[in-house]
Amino acid sequence: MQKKVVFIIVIIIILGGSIGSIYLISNLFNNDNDNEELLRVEFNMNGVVIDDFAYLLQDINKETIRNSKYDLIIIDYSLDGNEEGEFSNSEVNYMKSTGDNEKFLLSYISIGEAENYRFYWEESWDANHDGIPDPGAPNWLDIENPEWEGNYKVKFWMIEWEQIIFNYLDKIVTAGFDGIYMDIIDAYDFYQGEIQNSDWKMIDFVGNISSYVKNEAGDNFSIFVQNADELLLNSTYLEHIDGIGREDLFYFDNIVTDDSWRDQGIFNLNKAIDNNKIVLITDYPQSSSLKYDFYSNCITNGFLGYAADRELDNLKEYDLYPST
Ligand SMILES: [Ca+2]
Ligand SMILES: [Ca+2]
Repeated sequence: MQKKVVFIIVIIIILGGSIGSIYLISNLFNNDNDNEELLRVEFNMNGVVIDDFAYLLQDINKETIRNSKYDLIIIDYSLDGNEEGEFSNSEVNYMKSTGDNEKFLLSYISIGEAENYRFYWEESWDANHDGIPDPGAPNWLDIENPEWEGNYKVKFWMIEWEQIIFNYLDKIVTAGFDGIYMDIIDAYDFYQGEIQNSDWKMIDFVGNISSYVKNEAGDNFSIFVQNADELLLNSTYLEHIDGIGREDLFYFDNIVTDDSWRDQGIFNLNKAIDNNKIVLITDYPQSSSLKYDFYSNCITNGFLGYAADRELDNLKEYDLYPST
């Protein structure tokens, strides 16, 4: 009798085990994952529900942006990055569209580095292109970022740089963007040790930008920052922003980020969530199973995700989390 019971239990375990394995294997090897739609994460932006976003800095196609169903898209303020390519107010309104495809458009802006193709740049500042500012270059201009050609470190706390950024903001507001997405906030980290309170200098700078642009464009003009999410632990900083974008949280390209990296990021970003800020995650995984895992992780944590190509040169669409 006892033997029979044991035998039946063994059979159940074997059957159960193999059914589980078959299920697992089928999940590993078929890409039907892509067709399994995931739950949606929703944020409220100026009274509008947004549940998806995209990020695109190069090869911007106005028609594609217009036709896209993404609720929020981050783009450059200029077609080719320089002054000639600046989008006009009618072009921005065209891209924002109306009706079913109405969307928020945020303009990318680097506030922590100078880019040598922008409207404010003068060739004489580094005429010999050795990455070191030439005599006569402005005091705020620092050395070129060795990892990013054409991008120069700036003493971001200097009033002359702030004035350049204000001029830049004027252009973005005139064009009719709904907000800004500020990059290179982590410039404060570069100057730690060189100047005192570089974190507070960045927090004040973001605050000055926020006050300036909201005064000009209205309170609904949205202030987003990218990365440096450790600053979210500062309550003054939180007051200056409406949302944050974060890259490389769950995946660094195709590599799973380590637990401490993820946990710290999630902890910091939850400060934004707790204060009703919008959280946008951009990771760069390539395989469809990693993308599925990325979107699942974002949903579990209540963040909006977008799996992008590192070049940010096309508008991605995924069946597993379609733009709506
Ligand atoms: Ca030089
Ligand atoms: Ca949507």
